[in-house]
Amino acid sequence: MEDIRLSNRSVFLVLLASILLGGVTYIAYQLTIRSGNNNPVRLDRVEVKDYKGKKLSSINDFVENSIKGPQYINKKTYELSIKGQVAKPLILNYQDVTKKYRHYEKVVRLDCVEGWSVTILWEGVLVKDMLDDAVPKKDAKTVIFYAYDGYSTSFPISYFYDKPIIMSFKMNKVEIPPERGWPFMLVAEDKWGYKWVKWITEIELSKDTDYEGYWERRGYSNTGDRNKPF
Ligand SMILES: Nc1nc2c(c(=O)[nH]1)N[C@H]1C(S)=C(S)[C@@H](COP(=O)(O)O)O[C@H]1N2
Ligand SMILES: [Mo]
Repeated sequence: MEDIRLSNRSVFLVLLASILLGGVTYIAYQLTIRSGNNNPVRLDRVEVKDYKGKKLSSINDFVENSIKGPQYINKKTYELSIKGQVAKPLILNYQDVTKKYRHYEKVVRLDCVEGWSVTILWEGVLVKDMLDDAVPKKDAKTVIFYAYDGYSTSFPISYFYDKPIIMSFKMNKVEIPPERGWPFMLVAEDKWGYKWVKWITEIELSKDTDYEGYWERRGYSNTGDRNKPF
């Protein structure tokens, strides 16, 4: 009898010790994730830090200076429309875009005109593959991207057929967080940062070769080539 009572007590003690240890671990964990900078995007525990020997920047290294701040799009109702000078206008949801087209990965550097840069491993789909699906008409000359915050920017259609330009949904293997452009950010290789439109909601094919986006209307170069002044 005496033996059984003793072992009951040890079971109780072990349980109590586990609960205390769990509690202490939880508090320590909370303190760890709350320390550090005030950037709301803290994904350093999951994003990859280098790729094929190249050191990558972190998602936290972007300088947030969007025209209206971060945008939080409803993931359930989000739709991307491809419209304008196309034979087959398309409306795609997040899964349509990410499941339907082949995925491509590449490391590309974004340079903002303000003087900072980030090198990120991007994953996305070719813009060309989506445009092909919508069947551009002969007089489609310009591709205009519109975003949830009212931002826009544009490119000659040839940009997407001359180079494998992707629209990304992952940065450093992590789904793009709302603060960085969920669902999609254009990886506008060789163009200044203001051409890398985030929170994309519409892609319009247009006849208008003089279209100017948000920063372009405010005096920035329309080609936005990184090897030229902005
Ligand atoms: N929709 C949208 N996309 C945008 C912008 C913006 O204000 N709105 N800013 C652009 C600029 S100027 C840069 S440098 C890049 C990266 O900006 P971020 O660091 O603020 O994310 O996003 C570009 N895409
Ligand atoms: Mo920028």
